[in-house]
Amino acid sequence: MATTIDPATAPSLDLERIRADFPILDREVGGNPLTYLDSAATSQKPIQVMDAVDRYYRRSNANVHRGVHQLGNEATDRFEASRVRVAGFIDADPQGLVFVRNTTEALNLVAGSYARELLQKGDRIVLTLMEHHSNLVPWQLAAERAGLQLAFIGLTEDGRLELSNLDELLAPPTRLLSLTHQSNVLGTVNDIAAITAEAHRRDVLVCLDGAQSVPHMRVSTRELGVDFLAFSGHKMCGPMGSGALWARPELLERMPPFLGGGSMIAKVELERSTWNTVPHKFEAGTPDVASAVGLAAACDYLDEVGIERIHAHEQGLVRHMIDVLDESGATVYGPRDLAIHGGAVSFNVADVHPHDTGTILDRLGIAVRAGHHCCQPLMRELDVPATARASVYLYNTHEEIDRLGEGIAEVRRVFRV
Ligand code: 7TS
Repeated sequence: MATTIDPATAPSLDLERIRADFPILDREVGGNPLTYLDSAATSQKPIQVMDAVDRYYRRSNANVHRGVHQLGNEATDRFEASRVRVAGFIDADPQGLVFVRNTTEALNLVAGSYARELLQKGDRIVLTLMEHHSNLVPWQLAAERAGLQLAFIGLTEDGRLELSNLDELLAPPTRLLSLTHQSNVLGTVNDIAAITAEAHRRDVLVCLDGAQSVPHMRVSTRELGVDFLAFSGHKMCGPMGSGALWARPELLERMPPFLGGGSMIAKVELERSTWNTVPHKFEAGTPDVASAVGLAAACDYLDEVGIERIHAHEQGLVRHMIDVLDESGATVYGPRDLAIHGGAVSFNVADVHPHDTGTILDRLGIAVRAGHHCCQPLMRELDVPATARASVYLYNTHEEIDRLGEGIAEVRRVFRV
């Protein structure tokens, strides 16, 4: 479950110190202090991460896995040490950790290699109605190419997964379940350990979209028992273009390559080739070494602050945010139970279009996201065209949530609602 620490009793974060690590938070927007409430889209970056990337380029930059020279060896060591560090962050075997650009690429890898190539015509993949497009479209593509079926777990009124028919959905011919750990729209945190246990009882593999969970709570592949875990480094204080897929190494062994080219091969002949060992079989071409190094530095940073304390801090912020939104008369979507609520909250202000809400808030320096959040099927399920969404991270304060409340009052004034 999501909650391990009660926010009321958890040691609080030293926000002044944390905020000093994020230079961008000193910015003004339109003459107002920046209130950044869009970390679910991407997080801001601390100097520790920027310094790690900078140091890599200043001191150790060279191509990896091919040099005989000192810099090539240093870069390779840094890259491979980053793999071990990032795998440690999710309590996983580093041999299963493939560096990719983001969650989207990770999920495309699983869909394009595992589902498209190893599943049989007529097999079924189960998804849910709260998935981001990046956990829908790759499976649609694989299903079309390989003749697979898709089925969907529905939602309850309060934005949780409707699991009453899970057993039926996991029955043959289902082979794989891919779902999000935390909804980027509703904030719902799904009980992955329990769902995975059910799936495995049926010999169904589980692919977890950890884009919104790995940055915010302790995620252990061993405790959750999942078979694949996709996540984005850029949402967890890491560089843009950093991310990873973790898969059980024995699955990576069985999966055919996703991209072909340099580094992923053992022996190349004119007509055929053999593959490198895993995970290298899935890292074709020159990798983004600096981003991997930066992502490892982000893991160090988050562990130093303490991911459990970050989670508790966010829960305090979300509790306050829901109170503020309720008081402002906004419609709040998603569960009310904080134990299953992560740091993203979607809302609408009367019938004001969320883009207008976002624009007024932006004038006050408040950055929220407005739109369908890459979840068009979920918007249809909620029967809204779009929502506004505020999302928090370790650097946000209760005062910023108060500012959001004042911003919504301004939206009401402007639109007379
Ligand atoms: N899965 C979830 C649950 C997400 O929230 C996102 C990005 C992705 C996958 C894709 O991540 P990417 O790094 O590959 O882009 N979500 C959002 C969002 O909510 N606003 O901007 C991006």
